[in-house]
Amino acid sequence: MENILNNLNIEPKHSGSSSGLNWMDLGGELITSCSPVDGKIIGEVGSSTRQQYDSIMDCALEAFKVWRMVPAPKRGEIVRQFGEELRKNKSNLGKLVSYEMGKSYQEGLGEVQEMIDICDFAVGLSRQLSGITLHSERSQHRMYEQYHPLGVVGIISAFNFPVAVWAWNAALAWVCGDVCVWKPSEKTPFCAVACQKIMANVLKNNDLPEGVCCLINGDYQVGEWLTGDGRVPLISATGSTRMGRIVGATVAERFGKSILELGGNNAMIITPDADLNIATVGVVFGAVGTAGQRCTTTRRLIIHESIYNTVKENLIKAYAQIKIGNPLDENNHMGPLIDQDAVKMYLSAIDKIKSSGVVVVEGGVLSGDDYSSGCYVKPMIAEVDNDKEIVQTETFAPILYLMKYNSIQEAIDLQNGVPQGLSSAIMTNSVREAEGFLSHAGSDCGIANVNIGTSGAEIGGAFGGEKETGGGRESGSDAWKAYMRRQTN
Ligand code: UN1
Repeated sequence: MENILNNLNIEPKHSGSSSGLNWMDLGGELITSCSPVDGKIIGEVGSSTRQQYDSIMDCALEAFKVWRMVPAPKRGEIVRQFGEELRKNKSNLGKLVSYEMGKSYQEGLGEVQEMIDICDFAVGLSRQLSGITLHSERSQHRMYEQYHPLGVVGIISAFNFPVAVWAWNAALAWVCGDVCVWKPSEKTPFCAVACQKIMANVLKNNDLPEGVCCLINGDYQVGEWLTGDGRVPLISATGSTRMGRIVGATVAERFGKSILELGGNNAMIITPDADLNIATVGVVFGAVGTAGQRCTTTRRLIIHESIYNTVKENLIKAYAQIKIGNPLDENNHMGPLIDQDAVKMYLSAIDKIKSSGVVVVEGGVLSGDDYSSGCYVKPMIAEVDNDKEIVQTETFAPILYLMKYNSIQEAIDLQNGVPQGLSSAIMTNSVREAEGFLSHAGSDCGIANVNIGTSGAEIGGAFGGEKETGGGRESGSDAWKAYMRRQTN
């Protein structure tokens, strides 16, 4: 791992510096990053004190004055250069993501590819930040809408997508003329340091202020400073619904804007005429990928009663073939959970499942040399009714609940019958069922898929969900509008 840090120009005792400040020298507490892969310490990163937070905010505010004067297509050019650097650093960054977060190397590379893709998208967008022109009721006047930069955008990101989701926000914010202050998860600080360094270099080579891309490492306290800060007009936060409730209220209290991308409880409906091969692959990728730690993970399967036993048998067979182990070894399908706390939550969910349902594929924590970090668990399947509290709650682990349906309406009601509303899928060859699922009376989620699983975002579309998922939209389509202020002229 030291090699990778070296290649990315990071020292294992990293100051976490941003905008010329060295946090270690300034005495902030240290965050130790431990890999869930083998339990080894990756290094230490300095966390920010309030004083440092304020000086970084000053840097960001100063940088905004410069950055907003750079024409949008030229800002796009800077984002293009950032994308080029990501291409060069793809394998190193992908490995760091895999080692610090625990997802498979392929998924780590996938994250970096998503960053590259959003950069490409943002470059094109930088020439298309358009507003509409309207006829005015006043004689000899015209009326039109312009979108102006907002200022400092605060980005709070989660451990499970330590680089991609930040980039979804940052790349758009930058072409929109905003500067970013990033508070990453304290569980994956080195991924953040690596990204900030890459962009800092691009900015330096173009004689632009480093404050365009600020990083503040720290715990929830830093998050509180950021969300309560009137100098930050927009907070984009990814994480649990519990966290989002606090962030949303704090930002609303000061009339700030927020983009919230919170918990999911995603279901897949499998209908009688579904292609069961496609369905099985979709389920396994959706439920087991990233060890069940995506907000888009498939957590519930709603299966027609006529094929219920077949689907169940297929899954039992497929789960028996899943190889769990070091995610950097490409023979393995599933890596560890992020840390011991996640393992505790997984185990407590299993207790609740056992008291309210029937286990189909047993879970449990793995032990032995290959699993020395203590974070490796088995993917589990259980039959539990939709209305049970454990099914209504998002558990960030590879646990899949099976349930039966009889009529398609019943299936849609089950699918919608949870507080969250991020992603959903139907497996069917029936046009009527597919269109029904996609209609206004169908899935109530921000994302509704036909014949693909619930996870795996495409950056060209707007990403986000309804209800307790928070209502925010990030990434493609016209999500950029949230990063700007609209003015009617
Ligand atoms: C995906 O499924 O490809 O936390 C993206 C998450 C989301 C990103 C999911 N913010 O899982």
